[in-house]
Amino acid sequence: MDFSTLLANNRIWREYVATVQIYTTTYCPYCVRAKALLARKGVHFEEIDVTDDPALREKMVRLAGGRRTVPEIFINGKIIGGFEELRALDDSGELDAMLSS
Ligand SMILES: N[C@@H](CCC(=O)N[C@@H](CS)C(=O)NCC(=O)O)C(=O)O
Repeated sequence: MDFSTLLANNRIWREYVATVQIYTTTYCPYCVRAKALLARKGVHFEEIDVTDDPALREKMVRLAGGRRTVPEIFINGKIIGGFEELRALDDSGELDAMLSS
């Protein structure tokens, strides 16, 4: 395996270029787990705290196609779901591809 392939396959060196937004509340264990997963991968993300902002939460629900729970996670503006969907995408390897585009 050549050096560039080695680097590309190594998560430590991988550069994620996607825009990631995560809607959260302060009292949400799933939000903590989702943020920890992203942070562990070195993903930069924008956190949008809807705790005390019902209008912002309604905007989240609308953007998320009716999903009402937090977190709701968007990659390049596309809803991917909550923590469990994020973890499933990570486990399957699809998340890395989504984050790299
Ligand atoms: N399957 C969802 C579960 C998310 C969930 O249950 N979130 C809780 C907070 S941790 C929630 O939104 N509860 C309703 C509420 O806070 O209004 C996921 O993986 O993200």
